[in-house]
Amino acid sequence: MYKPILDKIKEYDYITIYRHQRPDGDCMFSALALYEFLKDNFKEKQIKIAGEDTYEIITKKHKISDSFARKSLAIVVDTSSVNRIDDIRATQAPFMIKIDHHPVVDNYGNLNFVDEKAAACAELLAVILMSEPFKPYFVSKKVCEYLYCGLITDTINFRTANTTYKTLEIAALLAKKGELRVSDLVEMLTDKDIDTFQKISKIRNYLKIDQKCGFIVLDKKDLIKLDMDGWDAKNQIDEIGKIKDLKIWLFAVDVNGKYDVSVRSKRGYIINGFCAKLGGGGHANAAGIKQISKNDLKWLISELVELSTKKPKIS
Ligand SMILES: [Mn+2]
Repeated sequence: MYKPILDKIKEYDYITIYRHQRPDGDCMFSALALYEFLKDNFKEKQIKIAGEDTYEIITKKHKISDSFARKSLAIVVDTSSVNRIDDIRATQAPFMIKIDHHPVVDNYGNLNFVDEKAAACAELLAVILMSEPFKPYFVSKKVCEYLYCGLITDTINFRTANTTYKTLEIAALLAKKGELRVSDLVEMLTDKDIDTFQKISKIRNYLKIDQKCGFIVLDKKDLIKLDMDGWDAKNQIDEIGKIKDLKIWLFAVDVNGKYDVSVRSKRGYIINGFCAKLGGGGHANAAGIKQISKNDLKWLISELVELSTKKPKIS
């Protein structure tokens, strides 16, 4: 599996790295790690990162011409389906490699490297870069740092239910190889400015609890009161996850009259199926949906409340 990936990288003079719309940390750091790795080791090749949307602390993106897109190998990271790629020209590439850890929606790649059990796409990339065929190549401190940051962001510093010994082993290898100061990276990614910290205190007051399900629903007027946009507010969903008695939690924000929703859960409470029914998707314990009606949101909350009363399904 690793050798065919390397062979394709060797074969093309042009490589474009694609990622999903509204990239999260894992997606962005995976793209950056791959970019740095390819730049370091294949100096004669032209490498670019596609995509319009950026992640809050990273704004790196390249202008890509149609002809560049058409002649380059496309490597798509952290993206489950083709319609989520943040630049549809990926589909015009002569060859596509998918590297992802979401439940498979479509196998759009000509080569698909997917492991749903991996805690982060960065974990998979690290596995690839540390594999036998890639051994002769240089993995810089920066690459290790980016991959480690991908791990931290997707696992919320190794807290999520999909964190395994493999995740930690890889984290340890990256920390060793890159001589990383891991606490500095966590601080950089998780510390909040005072303004956001104060706003989070206010957001907490909107929490409602029913059974073992917690939810925050913010309408337009709430967002104006909080002086936050929906995206920034919804990003605080992990705050609710720190409540001991909750099994499932949801954060919904009004965006142009409809709701964008994130759902999270603890081990044994599988929530992505409900999101899929409304056109969304994601992982077993972290999923989301965009632009659903108030009625659909009510349905979703009632299903999640019901699920939260049940015993966890631990496999
Ligand atoms: Mn991810």
